[in-house]
Amino acid sequence: MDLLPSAHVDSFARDRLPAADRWPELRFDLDELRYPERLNCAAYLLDRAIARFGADRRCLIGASDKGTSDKGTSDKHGAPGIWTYGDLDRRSDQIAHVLTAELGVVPGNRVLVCGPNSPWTVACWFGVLKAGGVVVTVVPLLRSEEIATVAEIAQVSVALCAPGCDEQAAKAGVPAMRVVTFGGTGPEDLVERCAQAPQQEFEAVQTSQDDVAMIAFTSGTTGRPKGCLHFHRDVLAIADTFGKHVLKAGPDDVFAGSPPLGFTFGLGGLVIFPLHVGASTVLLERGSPEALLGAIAEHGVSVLFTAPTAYRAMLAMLESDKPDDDGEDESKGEGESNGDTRLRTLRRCVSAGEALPAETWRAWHAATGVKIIDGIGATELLHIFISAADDDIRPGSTGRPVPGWQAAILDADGNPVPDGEPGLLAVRGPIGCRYLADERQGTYVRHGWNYTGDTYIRDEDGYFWYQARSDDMIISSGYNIAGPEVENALLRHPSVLEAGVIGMPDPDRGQLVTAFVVLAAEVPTGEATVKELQEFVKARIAPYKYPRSVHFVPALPRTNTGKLQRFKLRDLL
Ligand code: 3UK
Repeated sequence: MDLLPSAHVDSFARDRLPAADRWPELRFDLDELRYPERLNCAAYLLDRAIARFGADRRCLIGASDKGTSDKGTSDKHGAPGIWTYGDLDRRSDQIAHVLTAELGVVPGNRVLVCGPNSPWTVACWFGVLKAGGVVVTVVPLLRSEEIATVAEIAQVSVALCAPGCDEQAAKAGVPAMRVVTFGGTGPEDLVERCAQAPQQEFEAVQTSQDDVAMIAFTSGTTGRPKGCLHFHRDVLAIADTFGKHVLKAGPDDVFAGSPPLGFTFGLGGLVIFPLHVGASTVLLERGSPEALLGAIAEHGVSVLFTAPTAYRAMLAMLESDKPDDDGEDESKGEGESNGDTRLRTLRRCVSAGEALPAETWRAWHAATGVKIIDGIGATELLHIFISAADDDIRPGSTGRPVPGWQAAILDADGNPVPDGEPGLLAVRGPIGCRYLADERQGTYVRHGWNYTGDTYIRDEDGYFWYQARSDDMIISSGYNIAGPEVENALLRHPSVLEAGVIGMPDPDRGQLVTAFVVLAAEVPTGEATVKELQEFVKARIAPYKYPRSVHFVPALPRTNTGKLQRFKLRDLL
């Protein structure tokens, strides 16, 4: 692996890349994936948008919990709730000044950024990169021990934390890590320091395209978190593959969504894609389903990023809260138009993180007229690599490889599995898994491919159908049963709000298909409902797959990135 000369003074990240023979094959099949050798992705994104559209163009819209923005008024630091591209450029320059001149950051140092989805969190991300630092992003709900682990693995020297996160970071007790708040009070606060910092431009460090830009930690449900090393060019590659060829957003789009910026799904969807096309993005501190619905109507959101559960929750709210005049007639444009007038600006909806059941896809289409773009992505590969949009969509399928990416169904030895049969999903493209000094590199990368850990089927038309996480396949009486298939069958029953299905150890069958179900309000939790759900599943999928054991629970355990934690379901019994 020949790397370009690095601009990093501190070579920590490059020194901990996996050995060349442990990398997956990288492919740069599209012309747009050839980037200049010297590339600072933060400066590139801002300079390009400003050159094309001017500094006064609207960029970030900070919105409070209720989904309402400060609308041109000032936030408590004198920064307007709406930031232009020029504002973001200037403030990230100031942050870079403070980092380098006051906090001793040199190119290659790791700087942790921990805050809610907000303009200042984005400014920190850009400031660190302009200063040549490596951004370590984490979701704001991390506890002190988790922050300590991340700080130790990535050898973080400075942590930029919003109020709330700073306490956890301070409690982490990492002596080498200096904690600085942003958006708090006092002269030490980053926002205050920026106001005092030199107001001249900061000359962004001319990093190389393969210098490490960020370390994204896997939201892994078990075990020690893995740090994924991503280069400056990788940040642009997600916009030039999924962004350009599937999402196809434009400068007049308004983005919004729920995933945290510390999760690469959120970083791409709410920062990289909008800024890459000169669009604006609504940053909701809490992206609850209510807040999302409110933001769509208030800001005229046209591009939405969230997870399947949030689409279901919003559907339930739309259903229970139909406006008196549903405006059917006025909202009908030519052909495809939104059913609910509150959502009439919505044009593109993206779902990722978990499989999107066909049922949810159809219900959303019926309610809004929008065809959800499902896409599978991973922290290791930064963003989405299999997806489909518009008329290419087959509901229930994830789609086909995104241009620039290849995907195959292989066995553990790297041999292809015939179409129509389940096997391991393997992908390769411009971005590959590169764990920071971690033995598990050899599990994710084998035979030159990235093995995502998912079991998939490819059909004869080249569409990829999700089955289950490979280690979540249930084996009962010799049958292979994919938990999500049983979950999807249950979800089609009107009484079922959420469902999680796992195999529980069983002396006779090896494993017993066991369902955990969240019922809609007022549905009785008795034996009659259990029987009804079992019969319902048997009538829809192969009867041997039905859940022999059904438990009603108030909620399902989820990660703070919205993923069902199947391993925790066991503990509910
Ligand atoms: C699962 C899906 C079926 C799958 C992510 C978009 O989820 C993201 O990254 P993570 O590292 O998890 C990766 C794993 O999540 N998964 C994600 N999307 C889908 N399964 N259908 C889907 N559409 O098991 C995958 O291996 O948390 C998603 C963009 C960036 C991301 N980091």
